Amino acid sequence: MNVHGTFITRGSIGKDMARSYRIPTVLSAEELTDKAFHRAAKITVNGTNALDTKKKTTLAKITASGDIVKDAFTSYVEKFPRIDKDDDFFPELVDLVIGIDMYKKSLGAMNWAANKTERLKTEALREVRRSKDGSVIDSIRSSFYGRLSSIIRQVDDELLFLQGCKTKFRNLPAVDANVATLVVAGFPNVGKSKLVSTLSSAAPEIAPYPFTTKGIVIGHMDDDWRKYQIIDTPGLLDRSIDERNDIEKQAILALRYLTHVILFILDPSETCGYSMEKQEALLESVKRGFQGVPIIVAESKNDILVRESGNLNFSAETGSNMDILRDTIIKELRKIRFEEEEL
Ligand SMILES: Nc1nc2c(ncn2[C@@H]2O[C@H](COP(=O)(O)OP(=O)(O)O)[C@@H](O)[C@H]2O)c(=O)[nH]1
Ligand SMILES: [Mg+2]
Repeated sequence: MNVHGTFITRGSIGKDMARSYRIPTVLSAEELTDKAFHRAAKITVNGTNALDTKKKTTLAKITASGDIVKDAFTSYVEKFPRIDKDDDFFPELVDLVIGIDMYKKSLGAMNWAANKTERLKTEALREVRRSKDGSVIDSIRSSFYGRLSSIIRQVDDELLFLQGCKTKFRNLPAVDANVATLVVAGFPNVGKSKLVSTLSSAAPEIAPYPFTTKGIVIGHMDDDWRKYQIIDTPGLLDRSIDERNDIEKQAILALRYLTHVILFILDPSETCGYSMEKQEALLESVKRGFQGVPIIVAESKNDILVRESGNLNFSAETGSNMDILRDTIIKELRKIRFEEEEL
């Protein structure tokens, strides 16, 4: 059991993300049509006479073009990440990033097109084999080509959509789902970035995150044999959740699934430009949005001002109380257990 009271079931995010990096390049309708016909055009097979040559060549052309198209559709169906019912994170994130209905519809269309192509090909091959007339064979081929390109054209929108998904999947958070993760929250200028870089064992990396232009900042902390992630989310948790539009709320929802522990920073010096009253209100809003997630509250810039509050105070600038803050964080993160560790 983890601190949320249940097993953490987000281990599959990592797998899904890894899978997403192997998503094949999706061709547009035009590219796929060109590829199939270009390959077919190069094929000639010698037969025993003119009719036999035509027949064998046509069979080979139909097989090649049909297979290229069918294999493309099939590989899209197989290689795009599946929406897994057991995974409470992935469907929500897919919906947030690309829209789950269109995603399912597009993969369904690929499946339809693959089957339809295969049937059409089998039919055309049978007709060619039966035929004894060169001009009939030519017309079977050209009608097959016409139908094949019509199938491809019919799923043009879905191909374009999946093409776009590939890019979007790549931009999903590069957060390691199997590492206990601290997310830092608080108003702008309270000292989040400074703290993350101070706690991080190496320079934090910036990773893209849906609906943020700045991305998220990922730092790493080491504790004996364990590693932790420490994440700064510019623009996400630095304003009241209640003031957010739907898309921002969804971005925060997605973030919720990546967060094991929150470190909320208050700046009592108010040099950040926000009153303590506003800062406390933001803290309440984060508490409401992240129910069940432990929140450590700490007060920054103790070199400027310390107030009586019972919260830990520190200064990332002077290093004051940084060891205590670090220990407090690690103590919370150590409580996070992953399924594989339970075995
Ligand atoms: N005096 C003082 N200034 C600090 C401290 N930590 C951060 N700052 C300053 O506060 C400003 C905002 O810090 P930053 O880390 O960018 O805040 P963020 O917007 O929350 O990421 C910068 O000018 C920092 O140099 C501190 O412990 N003491
Ligand atoms: Mg910052």
